[in-house]
Amino acid sequence: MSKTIPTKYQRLIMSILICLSLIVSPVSAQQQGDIGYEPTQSNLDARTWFQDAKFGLFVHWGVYSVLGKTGAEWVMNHDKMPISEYEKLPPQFNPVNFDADEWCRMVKDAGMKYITITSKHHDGFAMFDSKVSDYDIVDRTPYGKDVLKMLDEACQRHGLKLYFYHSQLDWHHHDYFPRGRTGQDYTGRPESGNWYAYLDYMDGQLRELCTNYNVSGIWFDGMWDKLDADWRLGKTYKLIHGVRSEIMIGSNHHVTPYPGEDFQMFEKGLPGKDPFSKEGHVSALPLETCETISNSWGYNKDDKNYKSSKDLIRYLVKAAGNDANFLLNVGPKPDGTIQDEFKVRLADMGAWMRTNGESIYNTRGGPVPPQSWGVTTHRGNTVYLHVLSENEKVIAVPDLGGKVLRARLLNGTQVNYMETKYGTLFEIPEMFADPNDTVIVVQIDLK
Ligand code: H79
Repeated sequence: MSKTIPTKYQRLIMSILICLSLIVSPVSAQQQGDIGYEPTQSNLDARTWFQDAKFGLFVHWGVYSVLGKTGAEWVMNHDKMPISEYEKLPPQFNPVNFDADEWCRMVKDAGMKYITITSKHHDGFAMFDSKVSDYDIVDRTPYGKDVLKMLDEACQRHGLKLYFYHSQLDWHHHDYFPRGRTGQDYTGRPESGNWYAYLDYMDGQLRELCTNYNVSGIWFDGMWDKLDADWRLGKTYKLIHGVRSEIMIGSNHHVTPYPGEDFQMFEKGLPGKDPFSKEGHVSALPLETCETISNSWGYNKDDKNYKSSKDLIRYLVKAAGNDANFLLNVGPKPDGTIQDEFKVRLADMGAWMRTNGESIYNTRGGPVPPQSWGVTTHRGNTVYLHVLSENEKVIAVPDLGGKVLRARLLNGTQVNYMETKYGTLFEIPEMFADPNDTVIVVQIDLK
């Protein structure tokens, strides 16, 4: 086949386009991710499923749970433990009471639809059977079993989706060099290393995770450790989407999503209101916010600072009103069980979701932006007003996008309303006010 030679005019246009892309691009080309990424239909369907699901369990589980102390999954960095010291933890990790089916039953009972679990945290220890390393649960612990595989199989049985949290930052691998903000000299690694060999290693583990498990997405974290490094994101993201295009990629780098990413997450805060990212970074991708029940992510036996069930329910509602999923974390104990304080709160949330879930699942945030009295969600011509401020007698709702046809509570009780030039006023039936969230269901005439 003969190649067509570009005309002088075409070459000029091409040069202008290249120059423009260099001016417009805020970061180096290497960092840009999968340039020209077009999600497939199955990827878009996976995003829709994700947005409809609304509620998931985050699990931070690793050999750090053996210590279960301040720092939790960060204990290695917190206590400045050399690798030689930290490597004494895996031989003590023996979660004989781990029951994947029990975890799944707890998750379903909480009204959650998916689990996101640590395949590797910053400590570099793989919680699955990796062939590109022996620093993993099968090779280094007396337990010797792949807990991710066991959980994957249970998720399949229970109709739950599984996502893996995978740390790009690694305090154990010698080729994670030059070092970033954390995991410095105390680890005892040589002051040399081959960065691209590390990325090959990471890609190797990601290929294992995507190929050997029914994984629905990869939740990256730790890129912030050296944000300006050449992470070869494009290559890594193509590798993942190349295994199965519907695998969703997200990265907790705290900056605007890069091409190739399929969802955006926020840590310990609603989208754009979290302590890490600057406002204005909220993208059009599906959103998720994650939060802990106590203070720490990984197991910390001294952390008794539990949020109440009510606070957690309200967080879920606010997330939905801000068009985001809620990923609520537990840090299991080293024996594989989950502490009662967490289980009680998950059960409470599940009970609330059984009567109020209609106003959360399969909805999107809005149409009214968050108000002083609460938030709104909607599905088709049904709008749910979530009244979060207590002792409210009447709320004023600005433009609902159409004439109000009917208003009721989820238990069927009629709600009185009046359309005024300031918006619609709704009267809260005092008798049925829910201190967690009083939900008013409004039918709108969208014509
Ligand atoms: O996995 C959980 C935590 O272990 C992890 N992300 C959640 C989901 C996490 N990593 N870091 N943090 C939580 C908070 C620590 C932030 C700091 Fe920094 C790292 C402070 C200084 C270095 C990142 C980079 C924030 C500011 C600069």
